[in-house]
Amino acid sequence: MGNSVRKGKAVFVDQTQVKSLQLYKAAMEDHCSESPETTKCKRDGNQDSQWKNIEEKSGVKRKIQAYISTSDVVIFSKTTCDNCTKVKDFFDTMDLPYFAVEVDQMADGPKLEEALCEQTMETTFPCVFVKQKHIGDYDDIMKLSKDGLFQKLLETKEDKPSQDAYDYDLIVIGGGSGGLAASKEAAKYDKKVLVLDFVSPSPQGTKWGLGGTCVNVGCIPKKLMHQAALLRQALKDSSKYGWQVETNVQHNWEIMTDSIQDYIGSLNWNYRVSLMENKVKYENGYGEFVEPHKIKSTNSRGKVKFFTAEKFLIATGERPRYLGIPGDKEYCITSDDLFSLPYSPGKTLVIGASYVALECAGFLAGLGLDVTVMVRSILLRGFDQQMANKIGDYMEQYGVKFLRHFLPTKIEQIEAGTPGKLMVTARSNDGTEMREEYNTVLLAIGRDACTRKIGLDIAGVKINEKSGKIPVNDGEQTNVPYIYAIGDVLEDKLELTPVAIQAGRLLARRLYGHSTVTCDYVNVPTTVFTPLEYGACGLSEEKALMKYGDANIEVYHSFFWPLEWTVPSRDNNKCYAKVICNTKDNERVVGFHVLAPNAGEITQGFAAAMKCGLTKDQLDCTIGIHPVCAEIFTTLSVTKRSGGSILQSGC
Ligand code: FAD
Ligand code: NA7
Repeated sequence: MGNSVRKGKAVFVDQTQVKSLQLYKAAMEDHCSESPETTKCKRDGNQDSQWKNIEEKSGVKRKIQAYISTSDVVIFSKTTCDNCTKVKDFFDTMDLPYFAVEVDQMADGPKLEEALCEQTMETTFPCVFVKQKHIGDYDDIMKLSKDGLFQKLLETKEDKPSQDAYDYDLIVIGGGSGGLAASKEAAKYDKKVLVLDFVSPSPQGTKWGLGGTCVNVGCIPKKLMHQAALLRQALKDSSKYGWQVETNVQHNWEIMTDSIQDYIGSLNWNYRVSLMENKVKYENGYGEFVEPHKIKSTNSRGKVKFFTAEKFLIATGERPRYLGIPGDKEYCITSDDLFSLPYSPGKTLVIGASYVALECAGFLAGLGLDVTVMVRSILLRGFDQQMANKIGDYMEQYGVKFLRHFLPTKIEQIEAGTPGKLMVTARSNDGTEMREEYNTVLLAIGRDACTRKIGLDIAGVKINEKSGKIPVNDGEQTNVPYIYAIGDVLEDKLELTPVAIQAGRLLARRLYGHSTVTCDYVNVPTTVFTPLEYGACGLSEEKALMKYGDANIEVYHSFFWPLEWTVPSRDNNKCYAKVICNTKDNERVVGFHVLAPNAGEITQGFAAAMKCGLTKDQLDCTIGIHPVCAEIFTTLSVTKRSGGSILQSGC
């Protein structure tokens, strides 16, 4: 657990402290020729322990300094101390914002307490700082208040630099979907903006250019590979339409990846140009807080620069998670590596059942590869389970194998190569062990927020210690008022590119354009690009039932047969449409689900209708477009409750 912050207001670091810290660092740098954080210089054992002591003490002192410069009033407190509660109540009654650091809840609490005693020459708690000056404990605060001096203290002129003293108005850490959108929007208001973007190579050494996950290792290459797989199906269908295609058609993985990577390269370039055109400064460096308003940027050659800003935006996204079993980092790849893999992965095991796992498994199988998905529990946790299972059934029908209720325990290399051969050992829920050989193992078991190594503790930004995600208020503001966060790093928000972009743009408009519009995270449409695409908006059936109760939910549904599939005579009664309505609210549509070709194209329009409060009656009054898949939503008449037949025999 970290500090608990009740209310807060940003102030600035005591310049004398900064100076002494810089002098300390300079001395160390002279000694080691690199910065103390990165260098292992030669010292004897005795010097080593002294060094460790100095480093530890300096770290804790730096942390204290960071805390006391976070707000006008900072209270170092203990959750078990009565006077600490009383002093917080006092500030609450006075309606004065403060920053409370609960020392007994922190892992390094004892060290912090020791350093605090050294600094203040006091041993009692609470330990209150006002305007970065040590005031004392509860009795001292009460005395000041009684003498009428407390308010005066708060009103004293702050010894802080003017806004012009900062290098930038806004520093954005992370040049992905959200960060780029926010930075360009902020620059439109004549603000001085810096974007830092840096890609730490994957354990397999894969790196990429500016633009973040979506462009380089997410939405874009994934959809293009999905398209490559759909073309194989189109080739098969084409014979019934009269195309006489050679029967022995081959796919070339290298040509596909080269073409896709060339396109991505052009997007990377466009992003750089667009930053320049918008007068946003770009640094290809890894950003981390070293002081509350100061960032250190380190480039790939280890060159360090420092930048200060009035406000900060954290948009560092996520990276794939690893299993933590023998051989995973050495031999497995993730989606970070797959899209630029220079050779066909061959027989592939996909571990995980997230949308990333199923999409990758889907297109790899569509390209003709032997693919198995290892599933720990259910498919597509968080999505409508009826739809998830239909996706699984369809994939199985098209040759994807599913190993259910298995967990991998070990990955060994049998043979190096491109691809090589790997032996996977896994254990099922009932203890059965299996061993199987694959050419490639792709991990898709979730993603971790990039928040743990960017000095958020120094800036006082609170994260969810378990998930690493950043909690924010409705305005994407963290607990530190001048630091904001958007995109995949956010707690309890959807991890999608358009969400990050929308949140980033609206935030910049609120910060600099007098706007009050906040990002609406409700009814966000999404699509899973599995071989049979799945579009969804609003609630899953499970969530709707939980929220409104069975009696208040009516589910309308139907299978349908896309006209284009009738001639090749394939896959009847696989495409499926479902709307979930709240009968207590005029049969308002609270969930929209479709399994169909081009499901995303269908879902987008209905999502706009849902934003306008779409009801079942309005759907029924809408005239369909014939003959398209989406028209099914204008003719849904069978409810799940009725148990009526929904099978289709023709279009
Ligand atoms: P990102 O785009 O991840 O950008 C963060 C950037 O910050 C990265 O460039 C990172 O390297 C950089 N960075 C991290 N730490 C630092 C640091 N300390 N200093 C400097 N730079 C740093 N979404 C959709 O909407 N549709 C899809 O079809 C879709 N498909 C996906 C498929 C896959 C395989 C994956 C993995 C994701 C997919 N997503 C999709 C999700 C989408 O990519 C993300 O939601 C989106 O990219 C989030 O944007 P962001 O700005 O939060 O982070
Ligand atoms: P998710 O949605 O977090 O899913 C992770 C998947 O990986 C899920 O199927 C998990 O199974 C599985 N998993 C997790 N850990 C393991 C281990 N150790 N072994 C085997 N399988 C494992 O992943 P994404 O990052 O792709 O999706 C992020 C968001 O995108 C998500 O919130 C959605 O809203 C969309 P489980 O179901 O937990 O048994």
